[in-house]
Amino acid sequence: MATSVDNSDALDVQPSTAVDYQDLRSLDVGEEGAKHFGKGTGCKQWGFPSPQSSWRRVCPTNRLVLALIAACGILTLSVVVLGFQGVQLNAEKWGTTKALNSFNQTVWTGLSSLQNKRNSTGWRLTSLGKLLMAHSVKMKKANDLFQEQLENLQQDSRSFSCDLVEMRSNGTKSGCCPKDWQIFQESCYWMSRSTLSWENAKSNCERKNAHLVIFNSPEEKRFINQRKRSGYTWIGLTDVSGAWKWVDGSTYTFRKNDWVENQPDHWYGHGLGGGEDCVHMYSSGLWNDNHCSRSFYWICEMELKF
Ligand code: MBG
Ligand code: CA
Repeated sequence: MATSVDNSDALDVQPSTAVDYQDLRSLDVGEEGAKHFGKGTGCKQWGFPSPQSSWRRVCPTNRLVLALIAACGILTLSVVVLGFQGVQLNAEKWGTTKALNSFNQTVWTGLSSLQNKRNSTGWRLTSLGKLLMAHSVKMKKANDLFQEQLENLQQDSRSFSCDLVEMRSNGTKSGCCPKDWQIFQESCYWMSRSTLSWENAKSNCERKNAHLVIFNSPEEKRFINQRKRSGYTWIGLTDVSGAWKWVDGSTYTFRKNDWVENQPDHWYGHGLGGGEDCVHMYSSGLWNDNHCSRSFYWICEMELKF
């Protein structure tokens, strides 16, 4: 075959190279080898090691140096790689920090905006609450006034109808108050224009088939307070027996709100003898105990007859 190559021909072409190779192989063993490759501890001579065992033939000290050089190389390479990675990481860290800062800023702005909105909403709610409260107070006042005027109208209407009956029949109709008496619910009231002691006022009412006024409800108190004269006015309450009682013998349940501050005090400082056992109203409608001999206005009450 034209493609086959004869080895002997090849050796023939380069005889000197083959001889050299043989010579080098013969140097592998024996004293000659030691001469070339530094066998023993000297290790000063350098030769040309065979390709197969060159590393083994390098003297250990040199091997150590080579290993150290290689290690240094690897270390340097590692340092370079790690440095490069460090730079990359730093860049990433810087980017992340920047992103985080930006995110923080966004969150902070959002929170501030929310806080502002909350404050503003809270403020508006408070204002609305105040407005609502003011309106509700106004509504309540208007309602009270309306109720009061309605009651007045009802009383006036009843009085008018009673007056009409009295004029026509010349007598008192059942369910009507006598002339000059004011009607409220189931009672008639008469207000004095002069003043008397508590005992004399009591007797005056009894002579009219009535009694000093007794309060049974807040509505009744309100009605009387709106119509009574200004000035001290006796009512039908006394503790002359030792306990607070109405003139019809019923017990008065103490309510601090009925009284002027620090009253009743059974004051003895007046020098009239004894303390204070009879109750009168101030112009405000609040009560005080006073010496029964004092001369005040009074109010009689009579239950309606049907
Ligand atoms: C008076 C009362 C009297 C007595 C006195 C005591 C200023 O009011 O009318 O009853 O309580 O105070 O200081
Ligand atoms: Ca008093």
